[in-house]
Amino acid sequence: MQEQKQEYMRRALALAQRGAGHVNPNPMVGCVIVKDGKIIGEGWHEHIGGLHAERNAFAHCTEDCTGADLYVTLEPCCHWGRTPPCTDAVIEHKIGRVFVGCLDPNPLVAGKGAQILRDAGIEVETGVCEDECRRVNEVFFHYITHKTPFVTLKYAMTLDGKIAAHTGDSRWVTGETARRHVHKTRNRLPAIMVGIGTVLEDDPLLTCRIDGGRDPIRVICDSRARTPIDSRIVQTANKIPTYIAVVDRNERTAELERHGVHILECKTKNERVDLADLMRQLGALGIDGLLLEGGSALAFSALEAGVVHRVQAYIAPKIIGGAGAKSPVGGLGFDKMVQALPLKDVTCTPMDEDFLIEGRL
Ligand code: AOF
Ligand code: ZN
Repeated sequence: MQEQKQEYMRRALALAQRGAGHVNPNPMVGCVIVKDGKIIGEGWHEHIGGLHAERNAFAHCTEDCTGADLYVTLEPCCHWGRTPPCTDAVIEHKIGRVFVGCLDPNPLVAGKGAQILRDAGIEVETGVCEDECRRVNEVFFHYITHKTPFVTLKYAMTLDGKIAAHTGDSRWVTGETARRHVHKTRNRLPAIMVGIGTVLEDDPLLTCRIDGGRDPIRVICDSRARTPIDSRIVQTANKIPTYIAVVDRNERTAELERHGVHILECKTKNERVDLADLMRQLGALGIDGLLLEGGSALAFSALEAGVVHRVQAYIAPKIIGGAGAKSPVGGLGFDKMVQALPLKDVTCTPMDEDFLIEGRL
């Protein structure tokens, strides 16, 4: 029975992930309804504002679900949000047992959903594949409690720790598979951020280049508003939402605004944008996840400010050398090895010729 339960929950988890990139700042949720050992309904939260996973599963039921088992990756909600409470639907459809992946940390739910179902006489078991269910929604879990984006620092480097040759050439550090994986992440997270140095050096577009992909909101950390008007980012700001974080407004920020850029005026820390303040402002805009793609100065500032939650390092097993060749994390750096930031829950995933090493801070 334990294995069966896990199998249905893993199916629900696979369904949940179909919502990736479409549901932010909501969680990805999947649901499977089982009767007499057969799946009779499946659903997932497809897009923000749309039906929740449970209601989609009921809508697709092929049989009467009286007495059936319902598997859902996240505790059913019990509040009126953009949609009515899922607990009402579960009770109305006379479900017999509910298996929950993990409790919903949203203070409006947080165990109350499970309790309402139990009070209605429904058997509820929580914690089925709990770790997997929590991991899939690490962005939501962070955002719902902190109201700031979950930040992933991403970079690609050679085995000797360089992100480019001493000439600045960086096309390409990693192979196609690793690069495609980055675009999948850009599709999943609602926003992407780089520093002004990267804009001046690379003139990037920061779009998502996979079929059916969604471009992330672009954020540039640019204390003194030096982003050139003729940069590709400003030139496309009317089509793709673009925010530039500065420390004060002036003629340059006004000119950027005339080109469709949104200006975020932030508090100052060491004469630069206070990243903690920027994260609060992005959170208030509903941005729940952010991919930090460089450069090296911003990467260190963000790590030092404690606003980074996950690191994704793509490593190409090749050596470029060069004392002047840049590494992914710059700034002043910490003085002692004991100050180095250790990663937790580290995984290493081969990606054709490259490796992705990632972990949480
Ligand atoms: C569920 N099933 O599929 C999802 C849930 O504004 P709403 O109505 O979309 O509600 C959003 C909140 O509902 C969200 O913060 C989270 O607590 C919960 N999401 N709950 O029962 C679902 N997506
Ligand atoms: Zn719900």
